[in-house]
Amino acid sequence: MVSTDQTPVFAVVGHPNRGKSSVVATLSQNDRIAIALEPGTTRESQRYPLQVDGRTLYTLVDTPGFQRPRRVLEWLESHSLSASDRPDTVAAFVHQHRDNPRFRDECELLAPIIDGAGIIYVVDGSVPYTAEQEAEMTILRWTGQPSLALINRIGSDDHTASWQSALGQFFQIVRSFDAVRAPFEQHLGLLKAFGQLRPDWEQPLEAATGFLTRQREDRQWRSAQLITEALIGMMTHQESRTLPKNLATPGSDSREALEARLRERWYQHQREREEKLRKDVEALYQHHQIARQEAALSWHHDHDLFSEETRRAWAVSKTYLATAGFGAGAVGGVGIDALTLGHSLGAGALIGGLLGAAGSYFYGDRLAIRALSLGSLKGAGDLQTATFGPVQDLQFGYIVLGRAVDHWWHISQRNHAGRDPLELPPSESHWLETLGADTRKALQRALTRLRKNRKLNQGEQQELEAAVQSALEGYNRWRLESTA
Ligand SMILES: Nc1nc2c(ncn2[C@@H]2O[C@H](COP(=O)(O)OP(=O)(O)OP(=O)(O)O)[C@@H](O)[C@H]2O)c(=O)[nH]1
Ligand SMILES: [Mg+2]
Repeated sequence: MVSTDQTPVFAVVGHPNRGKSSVVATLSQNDRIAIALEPGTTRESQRYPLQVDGRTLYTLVDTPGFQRPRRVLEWLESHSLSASDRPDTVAAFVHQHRDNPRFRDECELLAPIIDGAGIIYVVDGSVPYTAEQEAEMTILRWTGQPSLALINRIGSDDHTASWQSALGQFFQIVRSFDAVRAPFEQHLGLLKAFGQLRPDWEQPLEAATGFLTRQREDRQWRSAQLITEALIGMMTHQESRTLPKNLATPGSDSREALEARLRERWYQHQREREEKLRKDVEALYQHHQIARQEAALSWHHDHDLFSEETRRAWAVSKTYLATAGFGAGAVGGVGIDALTLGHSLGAGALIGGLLGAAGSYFYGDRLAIRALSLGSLKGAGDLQTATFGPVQDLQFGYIVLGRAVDHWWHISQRNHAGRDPLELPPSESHWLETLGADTRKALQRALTRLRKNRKLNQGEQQELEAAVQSALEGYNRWRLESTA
């Protein structure tokens, strides 16, 4: 029997290849669970607890699909005397057939339910309902456990309506739930629905939704901190080397070679630092297996900052760059508000026109990085230091920020059943201008300080973190509005 202090356990069951493991992966936030096109991917029942701060909120059990439900039902019917002994009859079936390879999958999937797990029955709503599945639904009903059916659409056809009425006769609650795309709020909705089915689970599942909501807020806040740290590190990064004084004398070939080498290392560092940020954010959201397709921050130093090629390579839009270039500050008295709110002139044309000017006039057409400088090393007369960097362009910071925010959003929205590569293509619209003036000013202030190679004090760093956090929220809002 199940004691009341146990955390809720759900067995996710159904026909082979209907998305059971996908539902388990999403609800247990575990992207390491095997999901595949071939039926029979899951062969054994496996428990996946969802833990927050070391505390298990609930456990999902992934199970193999039904193989011989009609045979099992025949056995049950011939061994049951009345409705009151049905749960015991199912238990007796599992007990007697445990070592019978013919019923291996049925025993695997029924065992956790007999041990007290609630039932989550998964069907594919993109194929029409057939009576074929009635045997397995009947078996599940015989267990007497609380049950919920999920209509998970794997393909694009929609046969939800026919499923709905059939499932309604076997299961207490029927919901549509796309394991790959269901937003977070729907995950919580499912947990709450289950709380209605079993009184002693109501409180733990209520608590679980509270923990998950807080975890989500914490993750967003922590992401803002991670992005801030990376931004500071990348904006202020310098490559330095100590070398003998007789090398790299000004004007010599070796000086150029040294600069080229340090420049290459500088870029390499930036790529690695950005990759570390990506991994850190993914780990924060428990995504460990993502195949990410993002252009590396690998521009050539003579790339035009505003060329189509660079824009593609960096996966940022033209307008984003234009806005970034002007930030919240004024350029010759023309602030971004004037740019975007100037409706008498088409804002797009204005931005487009100023873009070229900004590229060549205000910033030069290259990413400016402080050139090689040589300095003597104190107390070591025959040694000198060579320093390359930091970056001089503010856009660099906005590009790092824009890419990071875009990546964060995709990760924060991604369900753990997702197996498609994460593609981060350039988005044509931009969101920077939707941020409040305070946030834009705070970003601009911090990036300007960093460009001047000033270390941020604690208060300034916190201000930047708060601005990045607002940027995450602004981006999220912008996404929601542009898909609505
Ligand atoms: N588009 C889409 N595909 C899904 C969804 N759920 C599952 N799939 C796909 O359907 C296939 C089967 O998914 P699984 O989760 O492995 O199914 P299963 O029921 O665990 O399969 P077995 O373990 O073999 O019984 C995989 O290719 C999934 O990517 C969904 O919600 N949307
Ligand atoms: Mg499976």
